[in-house]
Amino acid sequence: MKYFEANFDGLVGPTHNYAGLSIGNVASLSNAKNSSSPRQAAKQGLSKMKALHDLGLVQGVLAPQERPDVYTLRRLGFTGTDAQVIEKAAKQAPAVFKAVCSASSMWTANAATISPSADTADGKVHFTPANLTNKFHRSLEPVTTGKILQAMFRDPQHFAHHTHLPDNDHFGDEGAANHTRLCSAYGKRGIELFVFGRYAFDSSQPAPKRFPARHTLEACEAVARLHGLSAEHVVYMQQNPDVIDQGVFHNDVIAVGNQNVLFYHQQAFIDSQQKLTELQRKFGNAPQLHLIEVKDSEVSVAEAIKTYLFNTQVVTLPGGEMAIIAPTECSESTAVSAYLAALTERNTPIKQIHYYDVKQSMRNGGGPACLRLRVAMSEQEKQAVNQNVLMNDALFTRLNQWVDKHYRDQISEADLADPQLLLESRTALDDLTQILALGSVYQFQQE
Ligand code: SUG
Repeated sequence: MKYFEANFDGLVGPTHNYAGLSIGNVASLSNAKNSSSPRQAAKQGLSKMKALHDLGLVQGVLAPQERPDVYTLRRLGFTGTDAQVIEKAAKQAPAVFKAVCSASSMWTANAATISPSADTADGKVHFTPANLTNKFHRSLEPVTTGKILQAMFRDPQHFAHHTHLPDNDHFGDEGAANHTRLCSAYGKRGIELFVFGRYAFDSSQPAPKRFPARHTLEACEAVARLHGLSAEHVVYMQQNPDVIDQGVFHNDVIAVGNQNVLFYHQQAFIDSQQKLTELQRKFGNAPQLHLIEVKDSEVSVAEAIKTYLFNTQVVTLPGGEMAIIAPTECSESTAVSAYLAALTERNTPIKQIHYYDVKQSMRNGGGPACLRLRVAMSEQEKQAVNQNVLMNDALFTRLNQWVDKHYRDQISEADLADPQLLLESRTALDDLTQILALGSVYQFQQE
């Protein structure tokens, strides 16, 4: 049977803006208050999706969420019509209001953790939405994420959906951004590598001092249990707290894997040697596991954060070669572009580098890998996916037209309080649920 790894990219929502909401994420803070272009952001994302589709990969679309989130504002005590709720919140609690306007669901690497059927006890593909407890604006995502994932992966014969973990920092879960699956082939049982930032119940263990560690070991263990993974096929690694303190807020800012390749920075993990030995032992030797470690002397942690060298996608092309999908920021750095060019000449499966412009997302700390959620599937499982969410030429054209029709070209902080923006977003999302045949996944559609 044929197996694929599909990428489901987040479609950027109509309120995409720069609000400086993510302490520990350098780009988010440095671009705070700049004006944004939702239309350009959505189109950059769509172009990357189409490019991957054109490379012969299976590419899907994950719908954005409804923002501003007036339901949360009501829970927080703002009353009246939707327009009044928005007006009061923007005036009385501007920081809260900015948070409920974020289009952060676009970074679907944080939407959920997925285990393919080859790894799970019951032979189904398992999904657990991430609770994203560490940032208020992101903690608003998991319920709707779960509904959208269920509308895309409906068939209970193939797909198992779990509720997100308890909403508390002890179980802080940032989803697939901290999860990598290594395997000899997509259809073979893999090793699931869970990366965490701290221990929730043991404060004597190392932890960052300056910036938060968003994801706990206990959350990783819970997801592995829910998904029915066997201990012999799981490895837990702790992020180096020093790199979190330098701005590596998710592991996918400093490491990325695909099949038999793990590409990571020298400083990424604690106890690297011991943990990588465990990984190597569990993975075995057929085929060879390529551990590609980038040294400080080749690319510094600061340069990796600036260019998002590791927030690249490593994909296997239909011919078997691997390609790195990198942001244009990597091509603009002498050190990083030279490193990548030399990498394709080495004895590893990575033979091609493709650069794409996702600058609108990058300015909030979201590179190519943040924008995608990977789901490894068999042909049969792929047939069971809602086919309307899979990218093709017609969907690409349709979604570009949809963006042109509904999205603003520019948004500044003041525009977020325009009640018209909520109406525009709802009209757009209503239209989108028809295009993607999702049914009524949004709260406003239930009223
Ligand atoms: O959670 N930025 C996101 C970026 C997420 C990147 N995802 C991965 N690394 N997988 C975050 O920090 C910024 C929003 C703002 O400031 O307006 C934001 O939420």
